Amino acid sequence: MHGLSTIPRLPEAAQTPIGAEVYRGLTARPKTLSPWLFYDQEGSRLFEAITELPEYYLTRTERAIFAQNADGIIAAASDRELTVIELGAGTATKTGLLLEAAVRAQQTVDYLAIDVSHSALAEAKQRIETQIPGVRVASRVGDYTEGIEEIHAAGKSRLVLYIGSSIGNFEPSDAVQVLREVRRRLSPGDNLLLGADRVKDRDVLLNAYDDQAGVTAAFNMNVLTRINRELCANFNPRLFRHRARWNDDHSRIEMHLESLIAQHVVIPSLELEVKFARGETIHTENSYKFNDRDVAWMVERAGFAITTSWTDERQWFGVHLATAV
Ligand code: AVJ
Repeated sequence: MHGLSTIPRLPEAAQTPIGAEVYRGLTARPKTLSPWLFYDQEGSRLFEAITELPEYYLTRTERAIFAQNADGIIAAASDRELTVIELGAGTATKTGLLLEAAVRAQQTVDYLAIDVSHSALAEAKQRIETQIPGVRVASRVGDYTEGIEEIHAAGKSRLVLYIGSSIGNFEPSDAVQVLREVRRRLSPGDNLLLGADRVKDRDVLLNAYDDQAGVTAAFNMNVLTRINRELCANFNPRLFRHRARWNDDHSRIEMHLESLIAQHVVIPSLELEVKFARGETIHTENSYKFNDRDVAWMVERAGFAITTSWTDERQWFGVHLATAV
């Protein structure tokens, strides 16, 4: 007779979303962590600070495109009444320009904001409701897949906003998959507004992800602090450094956390010990940069056709309206 049979099972923490992701990513070769882990309360605050950095041109450039073209974008999106749904809304600071244009066109507009960050959504709802009368704001906490489910109930002619180059976090095949999920919830004639950062000078790109003030470094490092707090790990952030790299083959900026020494990190709640060689990295983010051709390929494979694209004078950022076919 054997003793009591032991049913092998993962520790409880490994069954939470963060536990599962950290377990997967830190046992993978090479080590990776998904960028959604950035966005705890501190990470969301740091991201907001990034959007105001001189080097981080993305947010202000996309905002300038909206400021110049909001009425045109809304007019192109539908001749019927619009419901606006935003994926990865964050604090939705740029969205206001589009919502104001929608209110000019149709007096009132329903706006559904979806994001993983509860605190960011609360701020968005509060600000938009007080600053733009005529907008009825609903919000949902969820990741992209969960969020997309909500589109079903949203009604009328739908305009899905997926702006800020959030799509750039996905590998191209996953990006197509995400857009297909969106498309599946839409009817022909509904629209997608996609913001996608464009390929440009390498140093401009690198500086945007490795700023002088070190805010992006703090944003990247915050993942370790979050894992320490939520999974009782013992990462020493001083023993890692932020790295940004341009990967020309894949047309993407990569962010990594590089171990400065050979070391072990213990994550008791996952019953995991993670070994790092000196110079080994955790790959924490991809930020793809697109040519118009790449964008067209991506949206077409997902069942959309681009109807209009807008850019800035330097052609640094692209805003694309795509109709569900
Ligand atoms: C929010 C995914 C668009 O890739 O530029 C900013 C996140 N990472 N600085 C980006 C980010 C480092 C950002 N996105």
